[in-house]
Amino acid sequence: MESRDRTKIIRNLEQNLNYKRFIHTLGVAYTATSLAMRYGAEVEKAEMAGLLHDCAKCISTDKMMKICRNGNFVLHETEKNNPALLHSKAGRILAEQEYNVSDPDILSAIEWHTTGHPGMTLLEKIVFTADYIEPGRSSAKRLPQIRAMAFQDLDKAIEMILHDTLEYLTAAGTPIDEATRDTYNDFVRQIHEKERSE
Ligand code: DGI
Ligand code: FE
Ligand code: FE
Repeated sequence: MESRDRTKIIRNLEQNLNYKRFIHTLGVAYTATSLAMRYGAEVEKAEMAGLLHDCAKCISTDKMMKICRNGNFVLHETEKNNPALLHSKAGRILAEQEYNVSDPDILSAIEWHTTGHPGMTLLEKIVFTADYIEPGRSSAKRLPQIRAMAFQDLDKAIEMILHDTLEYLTAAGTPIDEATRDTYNDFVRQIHEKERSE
């Protein structure tokens, strides 16, 4: 990625997002670079995935559905008409088609940043976590503990995030994507296996 591409991407994001979302985006980008430094991931990729993760957040649900259909995403029932779940899928397509990103690691980190999936890559984990802990976030419970954990044990931090997200969605009566539950179970299993082998 040349520096002029980076500048152009940031300028486009500023135009396509509301101000609050743009500031959040910058927060996720630099938090993702910090985590990349801590865990030995590629810093430039982490920054780019952080910058673009919510690139589709400020468009209408109808348009998100269209983008997903045109991008050959088969939407399941929970995803349909649910902007919280559609924006990450639509974001992947926009990143590819409008922001000219071809790197599969960056694209999958955008695609999976809301629900996660079993067997996440390091870059996916970093963007997922940065989204939750960036400095502009304030409302989530256990945020100080999760922020500290993110730099000690990334998998444990993600297990905490998914646990609290599932609890929050259940209390609110919001339909839960299978991927969120499957991801949570995957991290719980991995953490148990690691603890047993220690
Ligand atoms: O886009 P952001 O607000 O920065 O963050 P995000 O992409 O993680 O989206 C957060 C929202 O997505 C939050 O309100 C919780 C919701 N979410 C996460 N997992 C699920 C979900 N919503 C539904 N319906 N089902 C899920 O499994
Ligand atoms: Fe998002
Ligand atoms: Fe976000």
